[in-house]
Amino acid sequence: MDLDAITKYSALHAKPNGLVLQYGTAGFRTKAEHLDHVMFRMGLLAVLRSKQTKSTIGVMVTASHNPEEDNGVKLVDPLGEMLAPSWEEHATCLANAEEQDMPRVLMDISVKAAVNLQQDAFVVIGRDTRPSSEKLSQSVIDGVTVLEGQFHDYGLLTTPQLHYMVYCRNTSGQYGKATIEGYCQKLSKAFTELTKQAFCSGDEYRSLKVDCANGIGALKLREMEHYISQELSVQLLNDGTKGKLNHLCGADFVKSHQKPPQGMEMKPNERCCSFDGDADRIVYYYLDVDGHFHLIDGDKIATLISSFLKELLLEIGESLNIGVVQTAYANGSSTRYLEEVMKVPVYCTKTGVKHLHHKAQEFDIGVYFEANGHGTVLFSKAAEIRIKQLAKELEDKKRKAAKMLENVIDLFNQAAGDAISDMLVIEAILTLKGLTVQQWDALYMDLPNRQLKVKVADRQVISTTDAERQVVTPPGLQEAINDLVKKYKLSRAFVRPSGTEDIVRVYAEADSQENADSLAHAVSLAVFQLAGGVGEPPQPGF
Ligand code: 16G
Ligand code: MG
Repeated sequence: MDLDAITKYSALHAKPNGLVLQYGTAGFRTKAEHLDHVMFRMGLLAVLRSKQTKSTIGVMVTASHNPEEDNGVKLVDPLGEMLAPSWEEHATCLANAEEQDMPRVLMDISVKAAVNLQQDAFVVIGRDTRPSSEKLSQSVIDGVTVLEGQFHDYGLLTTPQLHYMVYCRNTSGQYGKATIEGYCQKLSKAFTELTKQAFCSGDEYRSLKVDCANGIGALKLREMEHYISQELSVQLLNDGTKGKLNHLCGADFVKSHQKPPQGMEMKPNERCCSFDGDADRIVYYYLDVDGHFHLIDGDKIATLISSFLKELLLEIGESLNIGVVQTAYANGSSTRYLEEVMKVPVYCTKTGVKHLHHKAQEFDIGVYFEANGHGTVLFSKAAEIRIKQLAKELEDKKRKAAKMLENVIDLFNQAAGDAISDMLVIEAILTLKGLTVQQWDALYMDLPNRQLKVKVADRQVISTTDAERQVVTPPGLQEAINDLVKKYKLSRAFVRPSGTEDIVRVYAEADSQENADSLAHAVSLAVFQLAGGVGEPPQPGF
């Protein structure tokens, strides 16, 4: 390591004194103007990680659904997974080292992680459409270059596409070609083959309105469009030509406000969906004939997909195990439907894709979705091999089912949850099953629910257990929640410190919207009183 060169170049990306950031569930995320040094340093760290794993590492510059002024960065590990936890700590240490200490901290990491500095390094870089992203990704490249790492800058990509590129490169092209064409070809081929199996593909199933959050999803869906135009016509809205990124639009807006995004003209019963700012989240929705808005969130997506997979497995007569992974935010009705009606085992993990992903890897087929629309289906290597074998061996209807499963494997981006790939799977399933959006929605009725935020002096005073469903500290808070929950029917509530904002999140559900609202408010007050609330106590009404 040329420490002099590092010191010299680092000074061009100097850290503001005293700024402390943490590599959280979604990497580093804050105002774009505070991130230049972090980007440079993540370039350095990516080189070390690449040397250590002897693999290509990804660096994605994005702040997902955050406002346009924010930005962020995360590293992608060799098989397209999120960065290993021990390296998240290294990332935090490196990002927070004061300017003069940085080279030493970098050396410490390379010693601690037993990095062979002689090893070659290769880093791939992607970025979203934020105005700040281009310059920030250049800072990542500066970091990579100073440590003499090789790199390929993909420029504009969705987050899942970068995961895909990393995965392809580290599996010698077996998974697919590490190019945008490769991505589009792989997904569209599987999509086309799968939808061909439908008896009818009546026009009513074939068009979809997509709110692209004024982000990268619009550009990348445009590129995909001509590969799939025979089967599906997509109408892109909020495509970034006018509006601001994530402003009054996108999956996060639609999910949290439970209303359509701006710029979306919806006719009754028309199927619509929204991506988030880096296209790794998707939610569907429609207006009924009375003009009521219906949200179809990640829970209902998981239900649709797992029931389809279960039918195919039944058809081929193979006893591959299937499990659904959710978080505490999953609507109680969805969990009940999956367990009691569909007889699928359901597991709950902490919030954050990596936790769900990890759990889903325990099954032959692991379906995981957060209610907010992050998710995918993972097939174990053994399941994939078995299914491919059956698609050759079996006959007639069974063979057809095995072939469809094979297409589903190819269609899901196995490296990460991906709005484009999820959208294609959902569209294919709706076509194959001849389901309208209302019929899909009618699988079960969501329990009314409410989410609130509470400001406290230090959100870390709240610690939780049981996949965030129970509070451990501060003392008395869980008892208070239990007492409140008892007052309502079909009720449930939990609180957890946010991993991305300086607040505590409150979730409540109950038999009516009024009761869910009232329970959420009562729980917010308990948090405010017992966990050091600041400012005005929470007021009822929303
Ligand atoms: C991040 C996570 C998301 C999670 C959210 C929770 C990834 C890629 N993203 O956006 O999965 O739902 O954080 O935010 O892991 P919160 O901690 O503020 O509630
Ligand atoms: Mg996102």
